Amino acid sequence: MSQLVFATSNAHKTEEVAAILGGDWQVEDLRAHPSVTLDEETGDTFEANAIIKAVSGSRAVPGLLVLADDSGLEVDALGGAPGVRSARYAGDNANAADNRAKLKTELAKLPQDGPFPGRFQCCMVLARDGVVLHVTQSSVEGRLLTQEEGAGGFGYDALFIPEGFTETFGVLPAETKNQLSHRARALAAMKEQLASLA
Ligand code: ITT
Repeated sequence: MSQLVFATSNAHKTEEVAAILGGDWQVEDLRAHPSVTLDEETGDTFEANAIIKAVSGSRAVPGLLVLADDSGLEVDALGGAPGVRSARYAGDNANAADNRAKLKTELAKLPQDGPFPGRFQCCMVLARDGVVLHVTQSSVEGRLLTQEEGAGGFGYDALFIPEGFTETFGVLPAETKNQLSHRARALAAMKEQLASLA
């Protein structure tokens, strides 16, 4: 099994990436590397922030392959918000429930009725020893509800219905999300590179 350090503190992301990659990879996130601190996400794009996490994370674990994921939700009627600020939409110390509440409040202020077109974006960066090896970005289009449906997934999942479906990521099985999500697609585009480095 090949070892991959996933430079994230979000255990939900780790669970998804481990399930998508399958048994060939041993995926360890920062829980297994508690001494690693990542540089602050000061970028204004998903790519810039994913590079910050991958480069700073890989410098801290010499010789190991490091993957980073920067992701978020874009709502067209909100001018692309929450975007790169998805994790901090309701404030710097906001949790996922706070961020969903803020999104529902902002959607309720809009003159038109929902559901509202939007997408999840994910940029993935692979690095080793502070050097970027590969960058991929992908998205999944969908619609945002103004009421939560389902308790599965994380973050904004209970408000997001992916294109081609009638239920949110909070209702759909994890297997379905992991076949078509922004994260699944960004990782699929990374698979050849990962295989060559395994
Ligand atoms: P790390 O930076 O440690 O990886 P994070 O959760 O802070 O963890 P981001 O900075 O990439 O990650 O912020 C992404 C936010 O976007 C995340 O907290 C969710 O609110 C949202 N998000 C991203 N992917 C999502 C998904 O698959 N389902 C629901 N919400 C998602």
